Amino acid sequence: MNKNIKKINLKDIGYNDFFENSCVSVANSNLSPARIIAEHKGLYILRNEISEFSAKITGKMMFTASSREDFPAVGDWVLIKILDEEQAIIHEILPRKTVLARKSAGKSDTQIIASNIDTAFIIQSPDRDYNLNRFERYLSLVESGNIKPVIVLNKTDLISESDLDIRLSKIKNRFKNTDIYVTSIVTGKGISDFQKSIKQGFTYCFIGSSGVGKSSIINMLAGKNLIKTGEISSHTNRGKHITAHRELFILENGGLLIDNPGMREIGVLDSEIGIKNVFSEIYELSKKCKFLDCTHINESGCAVLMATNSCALDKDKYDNYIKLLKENEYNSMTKFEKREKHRKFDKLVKTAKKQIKKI
Ligand SMILES: Nc1nc2c(ncn2[C@@H]2O[C@H](COP(=O)(O)OP(=O)(O)OP(=O)(O)O)[C@@H](O)[C@H]2O)c(=O)[nH]1
Ligand SMILES: [Mg+2]
Ligand SMILES: [Zn+2]
Repeated sequence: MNKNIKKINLKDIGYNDFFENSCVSVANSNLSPARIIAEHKGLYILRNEISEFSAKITGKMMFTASSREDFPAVGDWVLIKILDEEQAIIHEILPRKTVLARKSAGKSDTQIIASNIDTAFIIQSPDRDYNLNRFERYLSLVESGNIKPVIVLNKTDLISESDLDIRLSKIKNRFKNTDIYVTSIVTGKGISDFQKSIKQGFTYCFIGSSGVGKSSIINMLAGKNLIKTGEISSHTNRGKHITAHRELFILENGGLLIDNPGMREIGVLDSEIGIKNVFSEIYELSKKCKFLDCTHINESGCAVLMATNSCALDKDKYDNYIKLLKENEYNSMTKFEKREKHRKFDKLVKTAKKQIKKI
C-alpha cells in the first residue's frame, strides 16, 4: 500500500453534505467516514484524510447482505473502525448519491460498476467494436444512474480527418444533447480540453470496451503512468483485458478518476428512466400517437413509425430503442420472478417453523 501519501481534506475526495448528513444519524462515534478506492476480491482499499487502509466488511454485513448491492463498491463512502495504521473494518455503507450498475445476460444479479460518480466518460475508438447503438446502451445506463454522460471518441489519430468528420456528424445527429470529446493519446488531440473539464473533488468514471484507451487517457490526464496499459504493437482487435480491477485515482489537480476493466456485456437494467432520457425524441413523438398504449411497432396512426418512415427519425435509433425496451422489460420480469422465488422460500420457512413448534 502507498504510505507516502499526503494528508488531505475529505472534501478533496468527494465528501459533501449529502454524506455528512447521513453520518450524523449514526450514533457510534468510534466510526469515521472513508472512501472505497479499490477492491480486490472482498478486500477493500480505503482512503480517508490521513491515510490508506485495507479493510474487510463486518461479519454482520456479510450475513445480512441479500444481494451484491449490499456489498461496498468502488466510489462508496463507508463508515469504518480503524484497527491500526494499515487496517480497518467497514461497518456501514452510506447511502449512494449515484450508482452506475449493469446486468449481465442470463444473470439476475445487479452488478454495481461504481458509485457516487458525477460524470461518466463513455469511450469508443474506431479500431474496436465501434458503433452508435453501443453508445446509446451506455448512455441509458449512465442516465438511469442519474450521472452526467460524456461521449469520448479516442484514437482519432487512426482515422483521416474526413472519416472523423463523418463519424462526428453521425454522433452529433444521434446524441443531440450530449457533450462529445475527440481525443488521441498519440497526438495529444483534445487532451487539454479534457483536462480542463476535470474539477477538484468531483468523481469521473471511465467506461467502454477493452482496448479503447480508458487507462491511457487517465495516464495522460495524470501526466504520469499511473496504470498499466496495453502494448500498441501486440494489441489485436480481439484483445485481452488489460485493466483487471476498478480503482479510483486522485489526480494532482484534485479530480477523482475511476478506471474500469473493459466491458463485454452491458445489459441495461431498470433503465426505463435512462431510456426515456436517451430517447426523449421518441417520447416526444409518442405523445402524438393515435393510441395511448401504442407500442410503436405496428399500430396505425403511430407518430413514431411515421417519423421513422419519413426519415425524420433515425431508423437505427428507432431499432435500438425497440431492442433496449424489450431487454428492459425482460430484466424487470426476471426481477419479478426473483421476488416470487423469495416469497415461496419465505412461505416454506414459515411452514417449517410451524411444524417445528408442533413437535
Ligand atoms: N493509436 C492510438 N492508440 C491508443 C490511443 N489510446 C490508447 N491507445 C493504445 O490502445 C491500447 C489499449 O489502451 P488501454 O489504455 O490499455 O485500453 P483500456 O481501455 O484501458 O483497455 P482495458 O483495460 O482492457 O479495458 C494500448 O496499446 C494503447 O497504447 C490513441 O489515442 N491512439
Ligand atoms: Mg485499462
Ligand atoms: Zn406509436
